[in-house]
Amino acid sequence: MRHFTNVHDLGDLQLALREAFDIKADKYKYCELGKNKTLMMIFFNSSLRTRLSTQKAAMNLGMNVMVLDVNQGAWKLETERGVVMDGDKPEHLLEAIPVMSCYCDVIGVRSFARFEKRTDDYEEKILNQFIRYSSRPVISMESATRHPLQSFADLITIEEYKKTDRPKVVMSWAPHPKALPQAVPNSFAEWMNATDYEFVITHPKGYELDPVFVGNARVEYDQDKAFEGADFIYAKNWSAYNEADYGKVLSKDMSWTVDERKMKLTNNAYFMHCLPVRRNMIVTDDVIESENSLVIPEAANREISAQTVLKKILESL
Ligand code: AN0
Ligand code: CP
Repeated sequence: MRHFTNVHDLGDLQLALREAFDIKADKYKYCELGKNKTLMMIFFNSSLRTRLSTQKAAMNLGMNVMVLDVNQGAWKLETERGVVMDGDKPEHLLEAIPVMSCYCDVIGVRSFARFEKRTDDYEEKILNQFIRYSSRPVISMESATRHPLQSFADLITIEEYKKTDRPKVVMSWAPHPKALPQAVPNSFAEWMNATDYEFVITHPKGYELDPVFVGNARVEYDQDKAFEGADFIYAKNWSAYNEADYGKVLSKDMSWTVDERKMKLTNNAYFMHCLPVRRNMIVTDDVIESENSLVIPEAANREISAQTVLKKILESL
């Protein structure tokens, strides 16, 4: 594997899952593979899980790790070509990328949607510049449209906890005070569509996702109906995708918060969320603290998804 930006980069998904469980059984089995290889993680946005789990995964493989928070201590970066750089950004991404790649073997990048122009976000302008100008394998640590390390960890978690071969997985929009990207729901949908699970997406009108990601999912506007018989509830907020409202918060409807009444409609479903989560907006205290909450095992599997991806990249260096 050269780059990791979406589900298709992994190749055979069942094989990748077997590799993930092999790693989970013994995290230090491949501790020599990354010797004298350096991972550089570049963050344009904040992170707790991605930063720690990816670093831990790299260390398990014997790699060295460097972390750069672009907005803290590095020069502010211009990203557009053709700009007269007379403002507050002293360095251009087009020099910064090849310079950074001199010092490492693999690059991880986190760069969220900016909500300035939908086409810029959906063309993955920043991530693709890293792929084009770094000459190194690039791992997405959440890009404008996807969060594949998260979705892979989510899939590993569902495989561990599912009680039937073909569970019903429901991704539900839930309220949040600020505009969030569509990357996590897009990506989760992309990965669910790559399985044979029954997959349902529920959200208020106006929150339709890009049809490319919705794929074969059933879209249900009635949240209660969607929850009926569900084996997994995957809650997430996202802002509007449609052109007219792109990046906007259209609703903070608290009747969409995942609570005990709604969980009772399910088939004793597990509750999932990628974290960070705003309690009593997205989900009530009772549900996230319940026995059926998988938020911590899900976060733990971020180490496993990152290690599987790094291993595959190291093997093809
Ligand atoms: C981000 C998002 O929704 O994309 C990161 C989630 C992993 N969430 C926030 O910014 C709160
Ligand atoms: N789930 C996730 O990616 O969390 P962070 O934003 O803390 O990395």
